[in-house]
Amino acid sequence: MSVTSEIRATLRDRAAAVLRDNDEGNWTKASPILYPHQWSWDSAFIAIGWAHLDVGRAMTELEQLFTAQWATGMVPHLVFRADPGHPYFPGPEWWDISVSPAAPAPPLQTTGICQPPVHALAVQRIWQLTPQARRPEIRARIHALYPRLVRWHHYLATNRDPEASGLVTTFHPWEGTDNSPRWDRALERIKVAKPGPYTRLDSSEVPDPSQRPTNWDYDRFLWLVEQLRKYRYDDALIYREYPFLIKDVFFSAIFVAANAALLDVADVAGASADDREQLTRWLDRGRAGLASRFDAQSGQCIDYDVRAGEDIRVRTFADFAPLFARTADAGQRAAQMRLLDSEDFCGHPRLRSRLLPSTSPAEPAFEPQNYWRGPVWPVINWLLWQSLSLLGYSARADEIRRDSLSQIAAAGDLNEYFEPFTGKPLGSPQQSWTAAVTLDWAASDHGSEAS
Ligand code: 9WN
Repeated sequence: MSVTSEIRATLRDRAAAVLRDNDEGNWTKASPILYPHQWSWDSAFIAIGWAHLDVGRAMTELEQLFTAQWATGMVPHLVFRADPGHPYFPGPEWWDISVSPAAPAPPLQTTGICQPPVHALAVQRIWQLTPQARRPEIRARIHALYPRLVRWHHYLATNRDPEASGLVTTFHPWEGTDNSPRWDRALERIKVAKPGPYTRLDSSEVPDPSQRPTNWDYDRFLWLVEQLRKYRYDDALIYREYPFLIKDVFFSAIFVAANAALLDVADVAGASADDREQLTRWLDRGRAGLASRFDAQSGQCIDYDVRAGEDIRVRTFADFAPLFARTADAGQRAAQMRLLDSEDFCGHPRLRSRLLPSTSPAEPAFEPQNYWRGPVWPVINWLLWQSLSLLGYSARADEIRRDSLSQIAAAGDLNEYFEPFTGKPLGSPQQSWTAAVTLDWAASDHGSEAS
């Protein structure tokens, strides 16, 4: 399907309207009803979207998020904002971060876990989009935020990687891709999984609850939060006692790209030699960590369940961690590109277009409508598009951009995710991060109008 300049202009207007409607002044709701607070990696994507409308507003989004940074350096996965207009569950009572001395002081309320560190990519993109006249202001703001970004990365490189393996350990499915089949075995191993009584709100807020995680998932998600709270969100204690620890190759890949991005803006930020040296160390270590999880035969990069001591072999978008990390290894790149367009992924004959589905249609756990178990997520395809562009696969990258824009244009409502065979829009409409990547794609025309 072609994406004419007219369609692009309409999409730009619609996407800008979504960000403006979800704007709360200095932070942006992830979506108007289902997610009425400030989410961490959503905010980073959202900042990229804002950068196309107002680079100052883009910086404000990140600055606000970082006011909720924990003393450990962790940037929490969700900042509860006052009076969001809609209830959200689980709210601050369930998390009760007051048990941790590292949590921010009230009235700030957050969760006690984190999400992939897309923030540095946002800063890099904001700077690229900053017009000459605003450079002094934005430079000063990047300069002020930079030490917080380095502390956030320091947290991931230490508390979340005590083995110094170059791989980040995630503590909860909500640290990115909630009901991905990547977590199924680890969740199945959890025997005592009845949390305290609760009422879900999310399943009544999407038109079809089968697009959301099941109650079985929610029991385990909530029970795990109870355990984290019991350990007072103390990372060392969690590492010793807690049942869900995963070396997550996708999260780790974003961390690699984010370290490279911080180095890229180091001069703008006036980074110290120490910071540059640390960032380079984390970057190299992350690349080596991912290489150690790469299976040359299948072309996949493989998560590792620390508690069970086993590989997680499920075909999902996370297999492409080396691409997301923009690997410099030509052999890995070639194997990944073959896998990407094989029948297991984008070459599957039933797919509507060659966009990356969250789970391979050839995987037994695949469900085309269910959240991270099959649907196409625009933000994941944006990350892939960026990587492929930077790695020089510009024709393939451009195809992802065009197909994503036409899918979003056909559906009309800037949805959270899409059915991979039909392109049917799913999940929450007016999703801010979908609007944000739409703005970025619509502005990134490499001269190819259509095809
Ligand atoms: C729980 C906000 C968030 C995204 C996550 C996505 C989803 C929340 C939920 O929505 O998770 O954090 O309630 O399902 O999985 O990646 O940040 O858009």
